[in-house]
Amino acid sequence: MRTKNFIISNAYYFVVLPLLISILFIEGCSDNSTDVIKENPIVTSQIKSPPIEPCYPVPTDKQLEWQDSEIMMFIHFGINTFTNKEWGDGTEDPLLFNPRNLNVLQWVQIAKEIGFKYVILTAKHHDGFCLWPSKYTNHSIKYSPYKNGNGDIVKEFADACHANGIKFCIYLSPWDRHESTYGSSGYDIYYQNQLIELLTNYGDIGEFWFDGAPDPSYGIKLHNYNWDLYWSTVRYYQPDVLMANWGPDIRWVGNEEGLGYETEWAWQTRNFSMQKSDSYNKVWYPAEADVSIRPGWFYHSSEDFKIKTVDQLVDIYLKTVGRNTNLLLNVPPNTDGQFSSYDIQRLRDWKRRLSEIFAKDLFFGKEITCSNVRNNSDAYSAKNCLDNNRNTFWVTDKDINNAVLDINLGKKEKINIIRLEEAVRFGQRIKAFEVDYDNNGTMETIFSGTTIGHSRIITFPAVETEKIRILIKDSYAAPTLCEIKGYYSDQIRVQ
Ligand code: FUL
Repeated sequence: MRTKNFIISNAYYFVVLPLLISILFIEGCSDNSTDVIKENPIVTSQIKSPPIEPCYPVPTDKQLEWQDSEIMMFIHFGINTFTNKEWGDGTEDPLLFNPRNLNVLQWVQIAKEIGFKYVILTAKHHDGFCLWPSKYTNHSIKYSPYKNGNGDIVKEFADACHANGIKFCIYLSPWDRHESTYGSSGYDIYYQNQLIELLTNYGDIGEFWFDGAPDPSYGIKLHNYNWDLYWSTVRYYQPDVLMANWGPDIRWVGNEEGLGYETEWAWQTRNFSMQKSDSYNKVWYPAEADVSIRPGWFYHSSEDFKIKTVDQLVDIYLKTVGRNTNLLLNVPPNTDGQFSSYDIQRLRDWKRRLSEIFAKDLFFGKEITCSNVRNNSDAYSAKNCLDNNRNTFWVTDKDINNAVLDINLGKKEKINIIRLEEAVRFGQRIKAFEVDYDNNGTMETIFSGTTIGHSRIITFPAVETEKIRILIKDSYAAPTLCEIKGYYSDQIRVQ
């Protein structure tokens, strides 16, 4: 028995342990990319084309899900709604906060109807007034007439989101003009305590928005924020939350007009402590463009007739979603606590217009040929670009960084919009592309561009043609495309 035990324990020390150590050693020596693969597992069950080698950095599943959603809603509601201001100074009387017909379900149902999957509520704006009964301040809903001080709008909103399949998201202004500890280290604890309240009492949060305001040009002395503390608190309590704007997962586009860039890389070299970079210091950091449907972020009745027109909203859509950037559109509830009928009508008209513009994909199921297909395999065929399925894609052989794709429509069609989508799950690769059309036997260029990314929508003066050619002129690695769509609409302004 003892001999048997001895053999077993020796076998452990001389065979099993060295084997385990060498496995760990090999793992430890593997390149950075292997680590990233573990962090960003590829969900093969959702992909029809088999996975290909990533071109790092790549998105996490949560970032990809967020990018797929394309449009998100922002809701600015708080004490400013009742003081008719954009920025409160923190001295407001909480008794002013009294939405008599608050209907949070209306906000969420409208968001859902229009197609927003993430909705972000200003739980606390710069005035420090909290829409939940925070234990740490007397500047909150608890001291207001709303439900005699027993209300919790963050809870009502969270419940409505969770019940309706909408991602419940929070904005918590770091700049706090009410809190007396602001400017001292006590404020970091105060802010962290509020984070913990929000992260632990209301269920899963989709996105957490850290506002960077005010801009240094305002000359306002700001607290020296302990970002590492805030971000690690969020990661600790809810590891899946995407931290945005002044956060490591989603990047502010840099303006508040809903304007993305023609050249837009979802990866960047900016590197925060919480980000996982590749060996070149690059991180996946997709852009989000916030803009309000009205001139202000908060509701002002004087702006009821200054709501952006459908044309303006379509233009914003093309310059954000069409430029590899998520659109975060703000719709502010009024003093009753509801979206006004003007905003609702405008949202519905916008949605209808977009559905009309993108009603008929003229390229769907048409004939397509290509200069190169990975292994000549059907799994990566160019046909995958015309099947309205983001999970199938075309890719070239590994050492090929350019390609020509020819689409034959079978008959002449009028076209003025093309939408291209890269299979960004494997990284954003394409650096330069061109679109040509057959003008009675001569190929002519309609558009020359740089990046594509999650989605690129180009508009141009209408052409009538049977053949469209997409040229991928340069790419960091074998180029991929999962969709190429073509439309005609007389309801867009050519950019
Ligand atoms: C800015 C803030 O100052 C505005 O009030 C608004 O909240 C906007 C989304 O961010 O930085």
